[in-house]
Amino acid sequence: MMRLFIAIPLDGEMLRAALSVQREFSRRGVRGNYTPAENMHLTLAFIGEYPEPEDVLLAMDGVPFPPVALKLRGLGAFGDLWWLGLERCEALEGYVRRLRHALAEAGIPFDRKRFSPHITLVRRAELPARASVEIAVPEAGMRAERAVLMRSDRGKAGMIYTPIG
Ligand code: 2AM
Repeated sequence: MMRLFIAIPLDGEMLRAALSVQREFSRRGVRGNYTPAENMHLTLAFIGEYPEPEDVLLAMDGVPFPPVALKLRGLGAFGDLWWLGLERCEALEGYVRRLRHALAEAGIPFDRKRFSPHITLVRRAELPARASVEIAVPEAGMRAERAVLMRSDRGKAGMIYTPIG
């Protein structure tokens, strides 16, 4: 079994912007599990434990990726997990819909929660008393050319994400 998900890895200006927002969290004394630079990504579909990555690659091959322009927009939290949001992008939403449809057709299980594009910056964040996380999100974007199947393994010092295919 492998733990799998499909994502867009962050790079360039967008990655630098995400790291700079993390530094602002850190400067405010926020402790937690910060996403390392090499793990920064936007999840499109979370598959979880599945034995056949080749099946997933095949399903992905059937769905052309429309190059998309991503732009950061806003900062938010799901409980103690803090994330950066993205500007709405219909081309990306359409791709995610077709991708998930292809996974379903192929009998590949995935998390069916509504697609809510976000980049996780820090998990299990502990804010010091009176800390303010009113942090300005830099204007930053990136052009994404492809989605990548990733496997996720628990390493000694955190999660290790490895692209497949
Ligand atoms: P998160 O960033 O909001 O935690 C690898 O685990 C990636 O898949 C993470 O980006 C994680 O989202 C995302 N993901 C989506 N649904 C998930 C789920 N049900 N369980 C674990 N990770 C999930």
